[in-house]
Amino acid sequence: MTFGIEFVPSDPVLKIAHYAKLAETQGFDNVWITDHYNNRDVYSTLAVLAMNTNSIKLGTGVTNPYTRNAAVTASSIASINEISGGRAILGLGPGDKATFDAMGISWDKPLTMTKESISAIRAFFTGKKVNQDGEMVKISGAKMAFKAGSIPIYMGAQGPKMLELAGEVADGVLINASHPKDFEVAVQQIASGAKKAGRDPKEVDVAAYACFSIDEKPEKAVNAAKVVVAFIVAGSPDMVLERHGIDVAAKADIGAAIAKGDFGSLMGGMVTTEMIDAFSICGTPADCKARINDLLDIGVTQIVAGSPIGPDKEKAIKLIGKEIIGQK
Ligand code: F42
Repeated sequence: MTFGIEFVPSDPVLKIAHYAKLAETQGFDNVWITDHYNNRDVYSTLAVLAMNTNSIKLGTGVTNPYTRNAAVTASSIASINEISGGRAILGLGPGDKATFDAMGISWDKPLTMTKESISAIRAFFTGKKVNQDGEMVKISGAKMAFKAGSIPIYMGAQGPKMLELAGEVADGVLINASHPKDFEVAVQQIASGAKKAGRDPKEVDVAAYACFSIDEKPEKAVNAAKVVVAFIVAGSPDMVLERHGIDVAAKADIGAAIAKGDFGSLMGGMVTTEMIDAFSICGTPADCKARINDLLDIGVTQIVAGSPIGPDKEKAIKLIGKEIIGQK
């Protein structure tokens, strides 16, 4: 098992560098930085992290193929790989329609776009001239002018076809989920894609990119997770809610509370214990460890502690280091 941590650069980059260094000293293997246009830039953040850490791997978690051309992404992540002495990982996913609508970018064929971008980016990594006449990605003789090195490519994926594609082409997959029930399904879909491509499913690092909240006091951990879980419920397909026995009608109520900024209602009971259980790894170190063991049994190979990590981020990183990573 490897352990990763996610940071959202809604915080200043130097603050994230401080947390990333702390995570490295606590034994984390990977740091993943999210990419949304309205936060700090993912590659600037990773460059600063590269200069402030020594061994932790540095990934985009995840960037997308719509706001940056495949050649630009190849150059950006190769720069991070060079600055960090070979520690870069490219995490790529198609992003979401609402964001691109707001930016005036049409979000066509997300699966095809992801697949063709991975193929083009891998071709750029070879240093050779790239010619690709895809449906979504067309490259005519572009070529990198410096060595990229060997950079793994992970996909951000949840849907059945995307998970299958990850099994076919990716080195790893970052799955936004926290519960064994979701991974039972996902692991099968990844394996079926891998088999289709003649690969051993074990070649694919299966990461639980989870809402994580740890504290010695369980109620504090739960309270810190509530708002993140509310957003997950509001954005989940009905099928996923039904899989966890959650009333689909609650999704609209929670969505409305989020839209109104009514966080009091979310904190005061709208986000139920069942929702916390379905959509987060949450509680005391022992609670988190038990959930992690269940995930590992099903085939998850990397745990990524995502937002909020805990009511006190610094304390949470140290708790994970001491009570979970240190006990591996
Ligand atoms: N998105 C961001 O924008 N920034 C982030 O930092 C970020 C982090 C992140 C971390 C983990 C993670 O799992 C996801 C993350 N995401 C982030 C979201 C990510 O970018 C993707 O939006 C998300 O993972 C994709 O969700 P999905 O796997 O459900 O895929 C969508 C596109 C989907 O509909 N998939 C379908 C499926 O079954 O898998 C397939 C759809 C399909 O086949 N489409 C065809 C095609 O070619 O695209 C077209 C079909 C037609 O009829 O036209």
